[in-house]
Amino acid sequence: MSSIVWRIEHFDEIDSTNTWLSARALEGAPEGTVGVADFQSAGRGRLDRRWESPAGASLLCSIILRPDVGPDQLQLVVACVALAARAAMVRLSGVRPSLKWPNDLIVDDAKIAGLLAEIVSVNERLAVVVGIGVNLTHEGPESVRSTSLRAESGVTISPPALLDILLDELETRRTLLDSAEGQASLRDEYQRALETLGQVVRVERAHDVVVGRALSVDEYGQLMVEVDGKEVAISVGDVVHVRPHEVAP
Ligand code: BT5
Repeated sequence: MSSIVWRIEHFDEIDSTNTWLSARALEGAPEGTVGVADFQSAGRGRLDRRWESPAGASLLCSIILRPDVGPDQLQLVVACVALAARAAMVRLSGVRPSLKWPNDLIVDDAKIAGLLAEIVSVNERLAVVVGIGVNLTHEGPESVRSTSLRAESGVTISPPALLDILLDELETRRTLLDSAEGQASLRDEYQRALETLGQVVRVERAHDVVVGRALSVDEYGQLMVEVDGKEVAISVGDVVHVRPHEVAP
């Protein structure tokens, strides 16, 4: 099994590790290049939302991956990093977050981490920058149901300690992306970790709202939702919000 050479660049402060690393990926930076910051002045979520954390209170990092998958399988790449982060949290703190499709790690419905994956290039191989923010001692904005690893476990973990174990866990999963069998086993682990499955979800898409029971994830990482007896595939690009439980319009 080929191993990844991790090249880690640390910043005391940066606008956004995803923004910085996307520029490096465009210049040809290899898989395994990682940017990590103590503080982000313009940390980004999806759809122009913000990711907030005081200095040193979270793991704020981005990773270049160049897997052998198509752009329509981006969500599997997100799953690979989310599962690695989850496994690292279990190893260090005993806290086992669930995954909430498409990009959250949650503990009892409270967000403990979020991921932001961006396709930088589709030439030859896909180049993806996957960013992750994990609340270590910061419990997230008051306006959001959120938590931290320290609040959940009483354990204070430093950002470099979590990054180290996260990359170790990612190394064991990353090669799974390059083969159909590997992708299938990744999808199995993903489905087991996804709290969203079995729940009634309300999905806001660009032009409509879908309410139904989340059944599974397909080979592209799309969420399969049963609506009026039919299965509807929800792709991440369409989604504004997935709200388990909250089904009223
Ligand atoms: C995400 O977006 O959850 C993706 C977050 C990715 C952050 C990492 S940090 C390193 C890398 N560099 C970046 O610039 N970004 C990545 P989304 O699903 O859109 O959720 C964003 C929403 O989460 C915000 O609108 C807030 O409501 C909430 N939020 C912001 N900061 C939070 C925090 N620390 N903990 C919990 N929730 C938070």
